[in-house]
Amino acid sequence: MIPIDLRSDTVTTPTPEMRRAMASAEVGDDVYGEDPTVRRLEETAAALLGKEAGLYVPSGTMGNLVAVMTHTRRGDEVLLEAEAHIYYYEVGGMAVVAQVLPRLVPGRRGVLAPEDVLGALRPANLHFPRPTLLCLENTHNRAGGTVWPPELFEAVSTTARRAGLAVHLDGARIFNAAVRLGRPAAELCRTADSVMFCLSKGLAAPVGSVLVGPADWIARARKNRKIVGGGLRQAGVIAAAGLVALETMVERLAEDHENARRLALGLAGIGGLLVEPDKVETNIVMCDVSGLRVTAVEFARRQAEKGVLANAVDARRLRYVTHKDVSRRDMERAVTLVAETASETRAGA
Ligand code: TLP
Repeated sequence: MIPIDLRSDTVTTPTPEMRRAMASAEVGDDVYGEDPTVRRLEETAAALLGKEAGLYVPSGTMGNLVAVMTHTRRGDEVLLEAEAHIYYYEVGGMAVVAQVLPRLVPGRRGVLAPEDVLGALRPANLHFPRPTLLCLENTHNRAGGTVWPPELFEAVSTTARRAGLAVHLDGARIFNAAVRLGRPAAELCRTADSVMFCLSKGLAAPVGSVLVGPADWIARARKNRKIVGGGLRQAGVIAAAGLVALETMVERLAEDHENARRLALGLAGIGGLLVEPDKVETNIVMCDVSGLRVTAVEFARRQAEKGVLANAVDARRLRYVTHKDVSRRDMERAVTLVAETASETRAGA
């Protein structure tokens, strides 16, 4: 039986329309700026997010790293929400390559208030590193796909900018936020200086992310992309799928959100699991297994044997992510199989 793969929306495969576009893509050498498909993708992405220019990058990790490199100088301090993907999951690239110092600011479900930013900023002093950048994340991965209230995002980013910091948005799943709120993505990024978003998650393109921002800043980011080996050649072959993703895959994210809600409601009814369906805003469901006699890693292993794949995100929580390659029926089957796993791992079972 084919497993129900809820490890991530990164597991999505390209649509037939994407494969056709890839096969017939017009290409050129993108390092010379001569790939027309890449250029079209960069322009389309920038326009969608309300920024001047775009830069196609192979991954979200590279997009965020190039953004940090371009906004900072060695030794600068970068403020991040404490559970930020850039800090948690990007192998310390900001320290290894950009050589900046992360300063973590605890948020509430991934979201900060202006006072959190002001509280983390120290007056200029000989002893302190220079704070130059604030990184925010929308939707927030480790908080469970939470969406920033747009007014709060504006207030926090405006506060940071008034204090002289640039604001970078890790918008890997910004279109999930836009669809959830029913607002254009550009509106959610207005007060960010730069934004990275992924084509290869819920939008189902096989490869790629785009970094957008002011034209002169993107020109500098292009040099930094070259430093980290991200200067691609006939990349139009993959960028073509990214264009199809933007044209055809955004609105359907609502289905993923609906499936996540259904999954959460089903899981919430299983003894020993703690799931809060009211807190599921997009396509990520967090599930706490503290009520069972196994760790999250062990629970993940046992449910995988039954045919449901999900990742443990810490000792007691699993993350289930919905996407275009799982259906409403898969959600029902997943709930049944997770319930079986839970009944075998409850205290006394
Ligand atoms: N996230 C992946 C894993 O790295 C955890 C996932 O399965 O969710 N920003 C955010 C908010 C992300 O969730 C991710 C990927 C990235 C950046 C990095 O993107 P890639 O995987 O393209 O380097």
